[in-house]
Amino acid sequence: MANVLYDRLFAPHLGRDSPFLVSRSGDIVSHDTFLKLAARFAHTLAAQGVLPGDRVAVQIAKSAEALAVYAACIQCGAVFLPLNTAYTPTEIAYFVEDAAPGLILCDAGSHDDLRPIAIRSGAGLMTLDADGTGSFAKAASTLPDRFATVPRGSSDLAAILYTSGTTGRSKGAMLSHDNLLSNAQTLKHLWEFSDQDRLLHALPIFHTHGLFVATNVTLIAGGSMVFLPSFTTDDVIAGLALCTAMMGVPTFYTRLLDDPRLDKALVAHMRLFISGSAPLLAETHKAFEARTGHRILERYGMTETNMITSNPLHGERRAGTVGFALPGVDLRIADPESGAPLPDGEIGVAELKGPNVFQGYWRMPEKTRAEFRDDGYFITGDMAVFDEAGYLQIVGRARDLIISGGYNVYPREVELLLDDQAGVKESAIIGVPHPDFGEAVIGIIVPHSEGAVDTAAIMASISGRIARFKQPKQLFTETELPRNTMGKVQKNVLRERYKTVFTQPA
Ligand code: MLC
Ligand code: AMP
Repeated sequence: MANVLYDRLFAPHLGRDSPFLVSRSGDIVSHDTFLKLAARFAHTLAAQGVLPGDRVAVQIAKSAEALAVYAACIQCGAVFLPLNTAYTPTEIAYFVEDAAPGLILCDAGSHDDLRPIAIRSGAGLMTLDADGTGSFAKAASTLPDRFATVPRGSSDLAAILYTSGTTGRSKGAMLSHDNLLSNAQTLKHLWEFSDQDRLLHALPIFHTHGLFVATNVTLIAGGSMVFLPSFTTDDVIAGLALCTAMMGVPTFYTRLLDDPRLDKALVAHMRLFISGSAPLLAETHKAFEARTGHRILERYGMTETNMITSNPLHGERRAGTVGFALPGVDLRIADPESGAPLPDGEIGVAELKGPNVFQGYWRMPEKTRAEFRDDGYFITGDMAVFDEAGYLQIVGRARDLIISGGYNVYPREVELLLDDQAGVKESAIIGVPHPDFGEAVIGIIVPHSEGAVDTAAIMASISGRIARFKQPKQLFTETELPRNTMGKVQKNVLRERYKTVFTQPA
């Protein structure tokens, strides 16, 4: 049996001296060098006792080496489990307990914090730093650069990506070899990626966007990437000169538009700009076209499904829409309660079937069942409508989700923490418009008695518990929360009340 993903994404590039990763300073890692590194890492994983199907949890800075760990996991049949570098040890403890990985890889700086977590779960713990050093790299350095690829079938797991849950508990979305391969193949064809393409990669590699959409599409096309450690406007402006395409969250585009160096001449040679992970405002789409002559191609996806829809490469890219269902994806708009399909033009929840739809949530069969209809459609939780030309518009979310700069925040997780703080009777977390992050998190606190809460102390107290991007950018106090007749907090009322906190001119 073959290894479905390795054979199509990686193996064709063995022996190719062509550039794969280009660093900020111009260093080049060829396809072959990358695959040799990955093979040494695969030997290291096997030497650590990682067996096919075992999870490898990875919380390390973005680097060529970090990406090679992904390739190594696929080659040795392990399940790659990347974790946001912003997560605190308290958050990591949950993922490790839930996923029971055989090995955890972390930066040297977090080794001591993660040690007790690894010991408790019986996982190995090794380090791999952004500069390519660490105990994992050291162990790999003497091992062979060829590895006998472990066979894996279409439905075997390639990765688990955690996505926040409505109850505050994250769920591990299980993605199979074919989930990832089918989506990469579809996107390569649709967006016409080739070995002539060089992608500007400034996204993190622990989420679907940077890991699967960007990296897998580049790999399957045999192209290369300018691989930046993170987004900075200076690096991206410098990197654009070397690239043919860019993928980013809307914040990338608004930050570029804020810089006068973005003009037609800078991007005249570019083939394609793609946006996703959060709504791209129609005004950003239009401003980008006016400034550069390029119409951004917006697409829509989810951790559980990879990409679902895309605007066309050829033909009209409609601002404020996410385009059409990808080939092979069966997309419908349904009544959120009953699941009955709705006629075009009516708003409902987007539901889909297709080879891209995940295998379920790790060890959560009930939660998995709850997200699927009886006829097999996955319920995205996004409210959407087809416009008169068949383009999908995302109009809202059935789920109580905030998307800040492309990162998801579930209010419940933050509210539970706030409610535990001294003097807090109850709290509400909402997302409000933000010029940089699209939406930003704020908290409204009801104290037990008037003036009895110290918001600075509360912020300090939660700061070590949850990742920075989930923490409220501001806390407000109210004597009570608005509720409907059923007693449910009316977040829409709060969102209206606080909607200009970040957008009001000073
Ligand atoms: C950083 N901060 C954020 C934040 N990112 N706060 C809210 N939301 C975010 N997204 C915090 C920092 O910790 C810092 O806090 C302060 O905000 C300012 O930081 P910054 O330096 O300006 O931010 P930066 O490091 O530049 O990061 C912004 C960003 C980054 C937009 C470049 O968040 C990013 O790369 N986002 C992409 C996320 C992504 O890849 N999503 C894809 C999910 S996959 P302080 O106060 O400590 O200074 C998916 C499926 C699909 O959704 O369809 O693709
Ligand atoms: P995640 O759980 O991180 O995979 O986030 C997926 C969610 O991001 C989707 O359910 C949507 O709500 C949102 N999303 C992704 N792409 C877009 C887009 N182009 N426009 C609007 N929302 C998007």
